[in-house]
Order: sequence, then structure tokens, then C-alpha cells
Amino acid sequence: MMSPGQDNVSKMQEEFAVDVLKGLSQPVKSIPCKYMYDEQGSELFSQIMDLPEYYLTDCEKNCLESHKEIISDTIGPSNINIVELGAGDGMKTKILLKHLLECDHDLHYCPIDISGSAVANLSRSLNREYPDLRIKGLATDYFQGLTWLSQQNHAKKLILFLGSNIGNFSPPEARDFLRHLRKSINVGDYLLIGFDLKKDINTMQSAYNDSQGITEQFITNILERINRDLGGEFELNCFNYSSKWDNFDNAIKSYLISICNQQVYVRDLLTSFTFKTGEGIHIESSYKFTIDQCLVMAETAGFEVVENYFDDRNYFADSLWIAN
Ligand code: AVJ
Repeated sequence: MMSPGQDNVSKMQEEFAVDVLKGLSQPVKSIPCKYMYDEQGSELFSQIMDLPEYYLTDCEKNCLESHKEIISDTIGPSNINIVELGAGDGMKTKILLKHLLECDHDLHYCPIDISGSAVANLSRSLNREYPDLRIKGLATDYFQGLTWLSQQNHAKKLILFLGSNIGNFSPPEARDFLRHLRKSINVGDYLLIGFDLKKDINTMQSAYNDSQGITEQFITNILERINRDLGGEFELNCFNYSSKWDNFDNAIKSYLISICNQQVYVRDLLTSFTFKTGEGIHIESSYKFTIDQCLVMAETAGFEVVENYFDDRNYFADSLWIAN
């Protein structure tokens, strides 16, 4: 695997510092959600995927389990390079990889994830389970991942973008990202992309307000990371977690809300940030989709929808697109 070498790590640290300074200096404070995924955050997210309330993972596993044959037949038996953006612990992907290997597909698998520890763990466990699978892991963010992708040869590719990771982008960001992704691959390459579909509000909100409080820990970890990595002085019990459905934007929005008037010093930024009682820091939006929206997104980005695969409850869709 291409490990996050020392240069890469310090570059990531510097970007984190710059983005926290920018985000907390705005009138409406925010921190980019990609910074939730340090080693602790990636571990907490793995725990979230096992929660009974977090239906997304079970639904997508069900989608892939029920449709792995048709997906495998559609992309054909040729040599194929599978590149996964935001691979995480790869538990869902294994369903597909296992089946493709059993069908004698000649596979290269390249998991890309912002968390170096996640990529290292996944590569190790896949090596053990599938000694024949050729793996090249990359610890980097989506945008550098796309730069790398655009430099690859013309071998046939299947890009995986699972888990409704696309839902963290606002609609204009999602459009730009998918166009950029399309430009980084070739005509005839495939994209399998997961969408969490709009459903009753209680079900969606419960997925982000689990009874064990793991999601709260996951979101709050971003302040702990500022304390750990940037010498921040956030008092974790001076912020409350809030995650609610926004009916106008069709998204779950997650905030950390200051419970008092306070100032927080962050040593490496040489800056104190002021928070008023009730003031929120926006951490994450998780947009939800209709299947018609998915179709428009595909066409706008230069793809054609080959097929939509649903789970038994129609909660989630994995959509197979071909670049045209
Ligand atoms: C990994 C972005 C799909 O938005 O549902 C889970 C992250 N945040 N619980 C999501 C997340 C809180 C997740 N994604």
C-alpha cells in the first residue's frame, strides 16, 4: 500500500489547521466532515455501521447480496480495475469482491480512503482472505483520489462510491464532483454509486440519534481531534449534539451546539473562538434522494443509468452507471 508518508501526514495536518481556522471564523461556523475520519473516527464509524438504527449499511449489503450476479454479468468477465472512493472497512465491498473472484474475474482492487489506518487494515484483511486479489491502497481524500484516477491507464474500470457517501455533498457540490469523476475515467467505464432514499422522517432521524450514543461520539470526535492534533481546548461537555431532518434541503443536518457563552483557544492556530449560547457548528449534512434525482444526477454528469438495484424495503439504491 502507498502509506501516508510523513510528508503526506504533515500536509494533511496543515490542511486540517487551515480548514478549522477558516470554518470557525465564518459567521455560521462549520468544519468539513472529512476530518471526522481519523483513526478514532473511522473506528467509531465502523461501530455505527453495526447499529440497529443505522439501516443504511444493512440495506446496502442486502442490495449487493441480491444483485451481485447481475452486477457481475453486466460488467462482464474481462479484466477490471475496481477503484473504491471512501472504502472504509470494506465490509460491503467484500460481498461484491468475493463474488467477482468466484466468477474468475481478473481483478485489481484499489481502495482509497482519507484514513490511513482504514486503508491499512482493509488491505491486510483482504490479503489474508483473498491471496489472489491484487490490492493497491491509497490514503488520500476524494479529490486527490480523482487526480490519481485520471493518471491511470485505459484498463476497464469499475468505480465504487458506496454507502451514500455522495450524500455528504450539497447538490451543487455533488454535481461538480460527479462531473470531475466522469472526466477522470473513460467512456465505457462503470460507476456503482449508493443513494440513501428519502423515507419517513423518524426512520431517517433515528439513524443519526442511536440509543447507544455512538453517533454523538463520532460527531464529537471532530472537536477531540482539534484538541489532540491542534492543541485545542474544547470542553466536550459544553457542546450538545443535534441531528435533525431539514425538510427544505432534504438532508439530515448534524451540529454541535454551544450550551453557554464561551471562548475556546486553539494553540496551533494562535486563535480564540467565541461561541454564544445556542450557537451551532455545522459538522455534517446527509442528503437523501429520490430515484428521479439520481437519474438527473447521472445524466448531468455524463453517465447513463444501466440499472438501479434496490434492497427488500426500497430504502436504499445502488445505481450502476456507465460513462458515455
Ligand atoms: C458515511 C457519509 C454515508 O452520512 O450517513 C453516519 C456518515 N454520519 N452517521 C452518513 C455518518 C453519522 C454517513 N456517510
